[in-house]
Amino acid sequence: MSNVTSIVGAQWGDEGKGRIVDYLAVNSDLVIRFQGGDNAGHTVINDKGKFALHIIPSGIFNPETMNIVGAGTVVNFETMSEELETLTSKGVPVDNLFIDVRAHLIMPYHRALDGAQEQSKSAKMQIGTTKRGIGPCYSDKAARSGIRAADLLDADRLRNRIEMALPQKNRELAYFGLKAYTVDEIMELCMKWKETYGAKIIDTLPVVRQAYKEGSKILLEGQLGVMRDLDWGIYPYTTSSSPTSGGAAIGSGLGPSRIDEVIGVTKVYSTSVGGGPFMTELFDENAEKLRSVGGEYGATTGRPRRCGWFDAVATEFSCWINGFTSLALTKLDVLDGFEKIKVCTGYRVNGEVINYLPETAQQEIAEPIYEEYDGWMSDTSGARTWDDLPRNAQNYCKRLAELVGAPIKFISVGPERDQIIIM
Ligand code: 2SA
Ligand code: MG
Repeated sequence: MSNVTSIVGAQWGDEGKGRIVDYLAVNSDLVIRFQGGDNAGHTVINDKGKFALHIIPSGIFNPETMNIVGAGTVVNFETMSEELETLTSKGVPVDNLFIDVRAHLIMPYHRALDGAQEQSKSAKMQIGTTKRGIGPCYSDKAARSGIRAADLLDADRLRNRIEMALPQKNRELAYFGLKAYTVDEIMELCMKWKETYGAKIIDTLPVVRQAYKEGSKILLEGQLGVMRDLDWGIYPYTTSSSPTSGGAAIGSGLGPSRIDEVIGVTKVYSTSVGGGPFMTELFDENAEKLRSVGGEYGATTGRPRRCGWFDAVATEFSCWINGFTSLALTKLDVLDGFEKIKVCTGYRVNGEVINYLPETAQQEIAEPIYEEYDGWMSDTSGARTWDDLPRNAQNYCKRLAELVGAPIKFISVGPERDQIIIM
């Protein structure tokens, strides 16, 4: 494997990135979560147990790997504490975790505003956010009124920043009838965070540069997928950061040309959690079956995920935006009991057939056009090589790769670390 590999979501999120990162981290020196916050739900199952990681990088299970919560992230130290407690209670050491000084802090008012902003919208306009305060925190970052991890390390600077930011936040809270915060309250919270996390807040760039120079293996871990990207996703039903390989460069501090490999992680069907268009969404017994067999419930909120067939048009778009060098196909075993499997290869929009992903408004009226395949109706969860797969499963995987336009590198056939086929 090359030195720097970016692992990104090729669909709407929940593709199994955590599972792939956990697998690859065994041989990696550094894992960097490059964007997002504790809205993520990276499910990892290994010899230590089953975990849903929200902000902690999925390389945490390898004590030899340094894990960085990167410059492009937004961090809530309250929920990070809960996550760290779960990990330590199951015997996972966490002293290999560091947070970049540039990461932005999710404050209690961000969470309150996230919930209130969603509630104030009509049902159709709701983004279906995780209410973790992601949008409001990134909004403050863009408005240059955010508080960064570095600010925790300098009490005077911190107080100045809070005094500058809080009046506006309190006006927004008042607009929604929510309680105001005092500077002292926020200062007290920040001082508590500083005491617990101060030693973990570092400038990670020298570490990353040194690791790169030494030829270390570095993984860049994304959360969500391109369809929730702020620029290229289903705006406004997106998250507020860039889950793409471009975002990986920005959020980690490794320029684009330093990234050797971009692995697009994609399920062999589709799911989406939250609002917005989802062209191949199913409402029949197939949706129920995908949901129950695939365990398709939000790893952060527990919400049932919307389920549908594989959308090759959306995933080919994703391949272009991210520049995938290879694919990791996940959850192949979930399709084991389907007699017929469909793949979307185009859309009908206002009577016209198109084979590219249009902008959000057109996605809302796009009807999928499908190819149909015979399933394989046998258990693939024990397959460990390509040859172990039934012919129809091989043909299905090959067709997906052909439609998306990138070679397959991994096929996962179950959640356990070893349930993977390496091509
Ligand atoms: P936010 O909270 O502001 O980032 O929400 C904006 C949109 O992004 C979607 N989103 C997600 N989609 C898939 N998985 C996510 N993580 C959890 C999981 C979600 C959960 O792994 O299952 O538990 O519900 C995630 N986080 C955010 C979200 O639905 C909005 O459409
Ligand atoms: Mg998830």
